[in-house]
Amino acid sequence: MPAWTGGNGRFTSGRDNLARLIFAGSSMKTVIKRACNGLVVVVLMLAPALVSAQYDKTSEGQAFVREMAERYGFEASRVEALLAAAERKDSILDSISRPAEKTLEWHQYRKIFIRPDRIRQGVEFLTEHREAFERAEEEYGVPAPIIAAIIGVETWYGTYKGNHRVLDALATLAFDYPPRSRFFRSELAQYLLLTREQGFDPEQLTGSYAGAMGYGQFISSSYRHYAIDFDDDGVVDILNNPVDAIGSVANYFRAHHWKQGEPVAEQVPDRLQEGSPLLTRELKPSLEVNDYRQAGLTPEAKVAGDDKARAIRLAGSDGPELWLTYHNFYVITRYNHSHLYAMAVFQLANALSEQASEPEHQNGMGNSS
Ligand SMILES: [Ca+2]
Repeated sequence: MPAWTGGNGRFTSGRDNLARLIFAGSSMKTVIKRACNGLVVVVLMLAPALVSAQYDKTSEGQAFVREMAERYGFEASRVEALLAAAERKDSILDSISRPAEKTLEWHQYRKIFIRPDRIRQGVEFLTEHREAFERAEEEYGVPAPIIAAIIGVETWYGTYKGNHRVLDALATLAFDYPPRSRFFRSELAQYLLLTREQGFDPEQLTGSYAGAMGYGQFISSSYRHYAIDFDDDGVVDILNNPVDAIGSVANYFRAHHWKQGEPVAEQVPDRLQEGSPLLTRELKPSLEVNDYRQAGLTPEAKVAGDDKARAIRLAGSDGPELWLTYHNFYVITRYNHSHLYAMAVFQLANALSEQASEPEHQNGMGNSS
């Protein structure tokens, strides 16, 4: 899903941020859909059969064909054939207009991701790909449990990578979803470039309803710019190759300035009034640790007084929880612009780290702090 506010300045557009938000919801949506499977089946049965959109015949489609030919040297007839093969999917338009994520409280959100089976399978994923995780930690400075938690939250360690044809998803959103058509036309172009570069069949790849692909759910532009060939077999494959996926998530975090060895977040006694100016609204921390110290919030993490920090209050199952979050927490939100998402990744990573250190996993992975 997305695109990302870029540490390197190449991906700072609002379009990208928007897309990231869209992507963010996809893994959760999968879970929710499974939870109410009966309902979904009914909805799908009522939906019309595949609609042949004939995007190649529309003026927007023709403009797209011209752009791909003139700007990127594609054969116009080839692009036309792809647009003709793209199917408009009402289920995609339906999904993108109902972002489930925004309506959940932390205690509801947490239950989806921090659960014994997801932790157990995460430890297995870490163990199975130990060499890749260790190499990723070493080369990119990103803790293995954080990488695994991202993949665990996004796709349950590659189990649910999305069943929509990427071509259908991007074409439907590019040509039949005006609010974000500009962004998705750009992603459709990136997708054609990506599949040409990697030698993939653009009619075959599958992903989320927003066109996010693989273990870590990268959209096409992010795939092209952040995904890497971590097993050195000549193909950058984050769809079916977990080693490439692990390296690519690590590379994404490094590009967004993950600071090795620095803390992510810690819970502190809640000493802030409702509406306190110390509860800042922006995802990016704008205050300093000293500001919070003066209000009686004392970090236990090793942080300097002038380190940036942001306090957030979450609705926990036992009432409000106050957390001090630091730079690396913000970096997690570059993957998905939601503090609930970042907290889920952080807590899942901690759980993976603890479980991996249990006696039966004596050679466990590093910790996530
Ligand atoms: Ca590879």
